[in-house]
Amino acid sequence: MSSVIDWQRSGEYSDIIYETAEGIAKITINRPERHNAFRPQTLFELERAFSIARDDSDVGVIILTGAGDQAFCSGGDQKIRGEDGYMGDDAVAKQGIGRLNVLDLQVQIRRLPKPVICMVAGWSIGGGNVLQVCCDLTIAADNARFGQTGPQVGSFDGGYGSWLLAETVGLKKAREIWYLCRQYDAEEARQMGMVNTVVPLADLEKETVQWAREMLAKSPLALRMVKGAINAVSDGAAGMQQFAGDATMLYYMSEEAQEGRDAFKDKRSPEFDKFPRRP
Ligand code: S0N
Repeated sequence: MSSVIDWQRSGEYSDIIYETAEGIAKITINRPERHNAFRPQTLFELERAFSIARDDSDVGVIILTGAGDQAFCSGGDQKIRGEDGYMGDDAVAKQGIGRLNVLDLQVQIRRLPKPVICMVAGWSIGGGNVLQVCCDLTIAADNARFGQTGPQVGSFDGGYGSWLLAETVGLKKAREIWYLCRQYDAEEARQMGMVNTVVPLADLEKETVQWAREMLAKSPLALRMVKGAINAVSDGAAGMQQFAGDATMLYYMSEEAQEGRDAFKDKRSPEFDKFPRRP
């Protein structure tokens, strides 16, 4: 894959790479020797990188991908899976307590008010495929392969991995994916609605950057509200809480809301009657 954009790397990470260019942040899971399986450290770093990208007002679109062309991500690192979760190197692990911290990352991707594109070359498997499903859009190379392995390796994701997948591909197909643990090629994934488009591997980054550029030319607030609205339907009260918070943010930006603030600061009655009671 040739680079089509002048990525600038920043931050100190062991398991990921964080790069930005032209309003796009690219976050790469960098454990190719394990098909980019994640361990607790990977997830801590991903959470940090997504948080930086969220707070960076120069960034409008985020790309999540994996290092190399063999895998986007193969899910939780089964080689460090302990009795009750994944074992890190930190104080929690030293007490013999495992983690399931990919769930926090899934929520973070859903809640982040900027579009997240998953760029998939090679394997998108297990918890890696759940991350792919959580992203707003997915661009796949023609060598991509998708699937869930949970019932084969003794795990399952009953959260977004099940019902968001079902919302994406339909109930019957989601059951097939989980019950049979088959693998699907990129074109099959596109036909079932799990992938937006499939391109030759050599064009993967070029195509993904093109999609990002098209979104960067759109209204950031409109994109934020559309993402929030789409996710609110499946995230229930938590989704509505975020959407309502966005409505409050927009209200704060109005003269009407600012009149209330100013009146309080000026120790006078607010003059709300100058604002229309909209039909
Ligand atoms: C992807 C597969 C099919 C590729 O097969 P291929 O091409 O034959 O390559 P391999 O030789 O198998 O792999 C190359 C090297 O990479 C290592 N490796 C691959 N995947 C993993 C992995 N997930 N963990 C650790 N190592 C991995 C291989 O071992 C090999 O290295 P060497 O030669 O040195 O051994 C094939 O690799 C495959 O099937 N991989 C496993 C896929 C899998 O089962 N993933 C885990 C599924 N479960 C989860 O992801 C957990 C879900 C989860 O995270 C979660 C869900 C809900 C709530 C909480 C959680 C949570 O756990 O946090």
